[in-house]
Amino acid sequence: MPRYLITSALPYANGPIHFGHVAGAYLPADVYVRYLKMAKGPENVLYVCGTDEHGVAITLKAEQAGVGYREYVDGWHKEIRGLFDQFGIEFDTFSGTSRCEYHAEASRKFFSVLLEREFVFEKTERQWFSEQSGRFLPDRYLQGGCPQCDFETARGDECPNCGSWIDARELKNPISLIDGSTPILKPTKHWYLDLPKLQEAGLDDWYRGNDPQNPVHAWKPNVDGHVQAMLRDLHERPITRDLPWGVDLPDGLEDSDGKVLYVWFDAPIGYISATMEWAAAKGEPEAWRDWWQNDDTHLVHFIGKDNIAFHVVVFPSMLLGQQEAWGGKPFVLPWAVPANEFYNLQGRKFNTSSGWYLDNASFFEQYNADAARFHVLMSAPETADSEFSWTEFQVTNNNLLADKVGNLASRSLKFLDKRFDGVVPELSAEALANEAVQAVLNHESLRETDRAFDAMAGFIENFEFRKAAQHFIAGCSSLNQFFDAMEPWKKIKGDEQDLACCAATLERCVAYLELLSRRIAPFCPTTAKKIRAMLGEAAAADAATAWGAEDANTPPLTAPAGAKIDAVEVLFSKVDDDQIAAEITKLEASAAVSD
Ligand code: B3M
Ligand code: ZN
Repeated sequence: MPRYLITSALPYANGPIHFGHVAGAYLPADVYVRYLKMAKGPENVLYVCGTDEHGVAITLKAEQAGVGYREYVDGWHKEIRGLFDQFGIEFDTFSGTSRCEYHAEASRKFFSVLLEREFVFEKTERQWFSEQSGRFLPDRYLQGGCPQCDFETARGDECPNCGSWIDARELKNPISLIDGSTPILKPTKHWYLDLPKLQEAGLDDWYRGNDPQNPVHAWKPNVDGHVQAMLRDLHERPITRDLPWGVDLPDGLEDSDGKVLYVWFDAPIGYISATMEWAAAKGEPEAWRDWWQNDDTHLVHFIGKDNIAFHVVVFPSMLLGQQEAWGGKPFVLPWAVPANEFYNLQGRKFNTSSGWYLDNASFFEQYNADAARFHVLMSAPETADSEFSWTEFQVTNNNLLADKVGNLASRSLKFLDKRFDGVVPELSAEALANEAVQAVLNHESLRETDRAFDAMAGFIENFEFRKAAQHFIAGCSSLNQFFDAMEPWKKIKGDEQDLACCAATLERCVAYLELLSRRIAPFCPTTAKKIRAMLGEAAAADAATAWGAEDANTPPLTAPAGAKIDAVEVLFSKVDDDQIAAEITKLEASAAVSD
């Protein structure tokens, strides 16, 4: 049985998590993890994340804010954890690269092993230096024109416009972002990761699926296009920086004073060190190896498209370059990297500083968090950039969740409450022998629900969350059609056969609501719990965590006769047009103020 080690990109501890991040790397992962725990058993799934607390993305902002690095990352670490809670994203462990006690040592060991095996070498080269501030200007400390696309405000490490990696010396008209001065080039020694050598040593074989020990899952087209191009022209990459904050280099290296590991070298090791911390906390310090050094592990990285190179080229190279230095066993390499495109807001990029964002606190005060989750997944940027639109959110909330899910639960359970005292009816042998009753139990709409619900697992396992959500809704639509077609409100007034058909209809509704509560659970965990609470005795607690075999509902499930349901609640309140118009006005006004 494979075990699943799932990671989401470590968010930089330098700002809030917003809907754009959540749609890309976190919510799809959370749904995948919740599904896997139900379908494969929670002991076979581990979901790891934490904050990325080093690098220029942090030091530059802390310096601009006039706050010490430690204080700065601690503040954001705490804030980010709280934001994940609002979205209902649950990690098995959430650490941080400067707070995890295993992190620095593990990162240095990675470096030393690569150096020993000659996958890392040193070289002195000229780098940009600010004479005014007396320091080197790595990565984002520099701004200038992109040598590839001419974008004017590219950074010293990569271009936010075309995504290419930049050799800072090629930046056009660079300026120092700390003091606005024009920098000069000055020699300094750094350590470089020999990617071409690692490519020969196994990266190519692994990527192309030629290594029988590491057969990889098919690459998504957006990943493959990017990586194929990179592999045709791979260069060494510097993995150290002149910075006052980060993981120090191992002892004993000449000229290493004032230098730390490059953030993109230490950050992915954060996935491993967080697992070490998790294992130690449960009193089994070696248990991290069962995940990272186990042939049965499927390692899955959920990321945004801007992180593809590091997760499909750099980190796997670092992992395979460790060979058997860690207790005689190699590390697993990624099995799948479901990278998402970007998620925008009403036609523009999310941008907190220019006022173009959704305020999380006010959003979750007014709207249902499960509706937000479901909507973001329905519109997730799986194959192309996509966006959050307020009117589309209203449609998902009102027409799909309230009308199809909430309404089905409330009208069928209220009917059961009123006409059957809230007790699941028993279908006698005589009733079951009746053809009209059999026609209810085998109604085509129920078969349609079966087919739609059965298809969901395959889509989730293939990282097609939009399709899984669409099939869920299709299954609910068929259940509504079933209820309408059976007209129980008429049958209850009819003869004995009609009454038996009515009872059979309600029995089916209860059975299918129980199944529906499990199918919706990965997407809308709170709603799933509410449905089960409404079903009361008719939803056995131990089944709540089981996905069930894909064909668990054919032949049909049965609802426990005689079980009593609980109070019926509203699952999704409608959002009205005025509210949506007000949100759009508010967004436009906040953007106008910042312009
Ligand atoms: N912090 C970049 C980002 O948030 C980076 C991801 C690290 S994953 C190891 O886009
Ligand atoms: Zn560019």
